[in-house]
Amino acid sequence: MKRAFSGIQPTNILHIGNYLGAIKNWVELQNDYACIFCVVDQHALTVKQDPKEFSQNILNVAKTYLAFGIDPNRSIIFRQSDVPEHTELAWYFNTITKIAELERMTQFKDKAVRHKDNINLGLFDYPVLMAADILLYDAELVPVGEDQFQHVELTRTIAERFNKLFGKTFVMPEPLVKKHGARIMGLDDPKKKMSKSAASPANYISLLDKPDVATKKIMRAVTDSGAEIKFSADRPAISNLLTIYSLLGNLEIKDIEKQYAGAGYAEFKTGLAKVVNNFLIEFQNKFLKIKDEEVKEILADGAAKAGALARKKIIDVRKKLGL
Ligand code: ATP
Ligand code: LTN
Repeated sequence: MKRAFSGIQPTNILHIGNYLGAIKNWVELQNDYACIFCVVDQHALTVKQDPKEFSQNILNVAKTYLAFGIDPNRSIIFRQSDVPEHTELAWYFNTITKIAELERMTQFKDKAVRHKDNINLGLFDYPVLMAADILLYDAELVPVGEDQFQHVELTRTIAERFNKLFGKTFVMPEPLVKKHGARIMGLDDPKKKMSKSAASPANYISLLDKPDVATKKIMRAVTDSGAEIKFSADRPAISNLLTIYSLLGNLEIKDIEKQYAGAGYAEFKTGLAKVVNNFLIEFQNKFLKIKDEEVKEILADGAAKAGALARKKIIDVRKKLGL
């Protein structure tokens, strides 16, 4: 079976963008791929974390995977810091990655602006560690949101370069970025992507938002000029809300447009809030039932399985390098 790999940073509680851009697709992939899903805690350290909250966020990301239907009997779920081969491989890749290549990464440029007081080396080197995550497991498919496309491209560059320099070692991974949902925009600013670490919680709908909180955020979401409920490239706000409605409600956009023909934003947003809240309630019921101890066991089991694969690969890499 071909392998797929993906990961999410435990920087906060996840939001509906993380679900629609990533996890939703992972659940389906489990039928056709041997999947590995990682909680990339070492990546998250590139921005400041409160150690106590961080430990809980790590468990919460794993719980989120489970609540959405990632099945630990079919897929490996583990924590990046439990498998030290990731950082070892990242170091080897550091020696063949060019500074100019990292300087082009838009995520680095964005985060450097947002975290002006903490532009650390880890933030700059972040894509190299991500390349190590993927290549360590010979993953052929990397299901991610659109913002990660550039990082997967760099991963391919690194794989190709290593193979050329030291002989065929790594499999060439392909990104899987879906046409719909790969870039959910912020509710307070539809020109920027929804982000866990946005300055204001009005930007995102957290998966743990209570229904009344989610409703408020939707009713206050920015809208475009013109009152029509119609998807169009020059109307990013309503198009974003329609995308969310369609994906969470399992409806075609054109059917939603028909349903709200002649209606105003308030009526549309009330309908959207209903769909979002049904989704949140179903998720939260499952999430809250999962105990910390249960997740810890699943992560330990996942670390053993991922670790065995990683150790085998790193032995080959060291040999190729002459170490
Ligand atoms: P942060 O704000 O801490 O950087 P984030 O919200 O961007 O976090 P990540 O952990 O970087 O989330 O991303 C996890 C996965 O979710 C990735 O596959 C990413 O592409 C996807 N993703 C993140 N934001 C969105 C979004 N707004 N729309 C669709 N997919 C997204
Ligand atoms: N950079 C990704 C998280 C990530 C990842 C990975 C995704 C780290 N390692 C490997 C896919 C494969 C992000 O979402 N910010």
